[in-house]
Formats: sequence, structure tokens, C-alpha cells
Amino acid sequence: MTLKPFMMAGTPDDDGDAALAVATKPKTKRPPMYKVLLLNDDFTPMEFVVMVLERFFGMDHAQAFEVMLTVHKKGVAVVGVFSHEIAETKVTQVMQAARDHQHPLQCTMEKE
Ligand code: TYC
Repeated sequence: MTLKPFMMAGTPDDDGDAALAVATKPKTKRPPMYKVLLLNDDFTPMEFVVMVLERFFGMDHAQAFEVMLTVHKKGVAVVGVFSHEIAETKVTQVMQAARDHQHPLQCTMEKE
């Protein structure tokens, strides 16, 4: 901008602001995703865990058995990755089913 007769250098409208037109990246932020984790314990029956994985995580029997064994042997496994709302629903469903059957099975979620 050229200085008009009534403007003084160094006052707020003496901008040079053409140089501040910085390119901005178009922001297409994907929503954060959440891992749902199943934890091992010594008391929940294996068949119950398999049933939970089939019912709430859409696994077939072989898949569910395999994932259950992974949790049994390693202590914990990721059983799915979901949006915050879906992950919360899965955790609630598993925890309610465990409570209903008086099993100590634990299911949690964490940001990916
Ligand atoms: N460890 C349990 C048992 O031996 C089986 C089990 C597997 C429990 C996975 C919880 O998330 C779990 N009966």
C-alpha cells in the first residue's frame, strides 16, 4: 500500500501487509480413532470371551477364538478400532454383558 498523504509511516495502517498473505493448508482433519482393548483375567470363561467377540465385534467363531487366545496369552489385545462414539458403545456393551454374568472381564478404550 502506498502512503496516502494523511498516513504516517509506522502507524497501524502503514501495512506492508501484502507480504503477510501466507498460504494456508486446506484442513481436512480426520476424526481421532480409538482402540478397544480386551484384558485378560483368571476367571472369565474362555467361551464367554469368544461369545463377546462374536456378538459385539462381528468376528466369526475361529477369529473370535484366536483373538481370545491372544488376550489369554499376552494379557491384552486390540479387538477393534472405532470412532469415539462407537468405541464407547462397544466398551459399554462388553462391560454390561460381563456384569450381567458376574465375570470380571475388563474392556477399555484408548486414543490411537
Ligand atoms: N484367562 C481366562 C481363562 O483362562 C480366559 C480369558 C481370555 C479371560 C481373554 C479374559 O479377555 C480374556 N479362563
